[in-house]
Amino acid sequence: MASTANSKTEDGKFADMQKDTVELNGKQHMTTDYGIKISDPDHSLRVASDKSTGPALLEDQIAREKIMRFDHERIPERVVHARGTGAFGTFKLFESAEDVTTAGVLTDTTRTTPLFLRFSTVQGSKGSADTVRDVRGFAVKMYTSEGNWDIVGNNIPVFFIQDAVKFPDFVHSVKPEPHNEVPQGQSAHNNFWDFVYLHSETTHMNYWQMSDRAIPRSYRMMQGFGVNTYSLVNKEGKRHFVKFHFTPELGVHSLVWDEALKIAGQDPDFHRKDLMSAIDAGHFPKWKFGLQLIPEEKLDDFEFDPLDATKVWPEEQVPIRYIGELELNRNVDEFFPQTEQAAFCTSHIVPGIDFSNDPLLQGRNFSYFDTQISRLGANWEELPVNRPVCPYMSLVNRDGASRHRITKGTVNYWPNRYEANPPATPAQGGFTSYPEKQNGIKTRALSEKFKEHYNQAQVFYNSLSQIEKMHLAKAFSFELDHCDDPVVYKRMSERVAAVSLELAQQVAKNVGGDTPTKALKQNKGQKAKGLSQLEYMPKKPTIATRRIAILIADGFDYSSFMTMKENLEARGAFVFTIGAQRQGVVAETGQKVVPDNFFSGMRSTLFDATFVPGGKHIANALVKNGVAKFWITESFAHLKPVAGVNEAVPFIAKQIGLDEVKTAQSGSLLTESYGVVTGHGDVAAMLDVRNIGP
Ligand code: HDD
Repeated sequence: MASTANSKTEDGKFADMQKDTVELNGKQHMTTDYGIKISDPDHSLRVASDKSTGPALLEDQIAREKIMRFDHERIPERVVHARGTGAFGTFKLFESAEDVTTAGVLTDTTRTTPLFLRFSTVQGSKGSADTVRDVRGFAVKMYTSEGNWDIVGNNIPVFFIQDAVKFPDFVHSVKPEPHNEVPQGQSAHNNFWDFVYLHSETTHMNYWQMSDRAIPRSYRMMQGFGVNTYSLVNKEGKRHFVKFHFTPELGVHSLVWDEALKIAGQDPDFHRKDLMSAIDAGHFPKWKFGLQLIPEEKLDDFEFDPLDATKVWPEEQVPIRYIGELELNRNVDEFFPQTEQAAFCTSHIVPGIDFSNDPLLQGRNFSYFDTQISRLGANWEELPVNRPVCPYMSLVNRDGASRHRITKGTVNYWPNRYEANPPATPAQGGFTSYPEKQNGIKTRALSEKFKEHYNQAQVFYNSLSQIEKMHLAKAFSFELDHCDDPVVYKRMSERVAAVSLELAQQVAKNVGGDTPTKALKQNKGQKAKGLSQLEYMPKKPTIATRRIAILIADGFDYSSFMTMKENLEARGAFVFTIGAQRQGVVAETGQKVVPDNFFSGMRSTLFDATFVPGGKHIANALVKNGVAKFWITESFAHLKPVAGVNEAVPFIAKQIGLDEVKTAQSGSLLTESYGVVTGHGDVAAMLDVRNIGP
């Protein structure tokens, strides 16, 4: 209930939703949905005597209502992107894009536009785990003064298929298989990889999906992309094609695969809790908003077709122009009405923005509206989270199940004798489609350039760092290892040679394919900007909102514990004390600390770094505790910073078991080696080893 404590309240959408928001008031009596007060909610009405419990009565309207409402609580989950979470926020422009569009949201720098953003995974059901390997949805609904504008994007800039007609095949192949509904939250199965092999257009996206992009550390630490090509139209009527970008202030960071797998079981809600707690603590996540623009007349100037959603627009050719900032600053008050019922449509655009002939977008423009009708009913746009904040009125679109709005008046058609509800001219803000000239024959074909499927996958792979390439090789191997049909894993591992022979050989060896000897397509080693996630480190390193564990047991050194805790908290880190028991842990000097969790209640995977203060607790308890010892080993294996002082120094060194790790010798202030920071003396100075500022 306290989740909005630190949130901003000034935005118009919040005020709009207040009309339908009720406080849970402790003093208000319980009623039925039709308003009568209930005297006994715990017993059904029945015929009974002192000695026997008689049959329940159908007459009991109160029990019937309660059970019937419960029976109908569920609505169909989203057919894809079922698992997700969202938050409200704001969008502000710092530079007007009036040279390319008339859209108020992209030209008026004095505005603050309220918005809702829902993050999601694609494959799993509503109850699946957050940290699975998957594409993440990044769906933004901006409640602009001219109507809602939805950007229904992902954290990966390209897509699996080029034509929307392939979407049902693609989704069926990746979702759990039809005969046994397995697997959940994973693409590591025969049908998905069979589809990938049979559709070489998936190659580029498949490489992004096998990269660390598909296992983000946090929703707050990933990019957002509109993916499809839209149009912007300016007041002279000139059109630019556009792609939308959101770049996170915190940088792009990922888990390692072993962590992701473990967290999926240890805390399936890891990402949604991470988002909620950052917002609650007032650390509002931010993304810079940018445009890539291609003037209409330059559409044919590229070796790829800019309307093909399986291709990026290389930043060297089409730079990103950053013009605004998106911030998330308010958690929802109730998940079901505000997140589960949130519904996005790629077709929701505002004047100044238009579609393109991107064949994926055109199909999406049909699919989203359609799916909302089956999920939420015909009047889904009236729901508080979905309705616009600007005035809206249609005399014609009305009725249907669960109509909520009451429109006065005697006519429901246009034109009518009163000229009521007239259309708006363009000068009055009426939407007009870009008058694109069309000339062609009906055909089931795409332009020639859509047929090239490997170039950009090669450039993506070439642009990754060695570490990212290693992770990608492991991801391919993991996935194909989970395919048990040799037809699938053999021919797919061979196909990898269309991007990199070296990678294909490695994968074939791991998964039992036949080692390819020839590249299926020559890779000329070309690289490009903006593809490796290492390029997206935050300008100033920060530990704000990172989860840091401090391990303590009876006999710990209170002074180094407190100094580190206070210094971490002052820099905005979320500090958790993990102790031998939650009843309380007593320091060498007698102070009692009640830890947040006990050793077996948490795992190192759920933290970004660990600190062990000095003190006798090492000899007394930590060296004898398998969980504490494994905590250090596992953190190190996951490449996380581990720090310790005084008595903790040899303890940490021993768990890590690497001779090369240099630990601070007694008397030396500080040593950092392989991410392990050890020292004797100034505990606060440890935080400056890597210049991690506030
Ligand atoms: Fe989609 C949901 C993103 C292609 C059909 N999609 C959905 C969501 C996201 C995306 C983020 C979740 C929205 C939410 O949070 O409620 N989808 C994409 C992207 C695509 C894409 C970035 C490629 C550029 N989608 C795509 C195609 C089709 C669909 C080609 C159909 C032809 N998508 C749907 C859907 C969903 C959906 C079935 C399920 C729930 C919903 O729409 O509201 O209509």
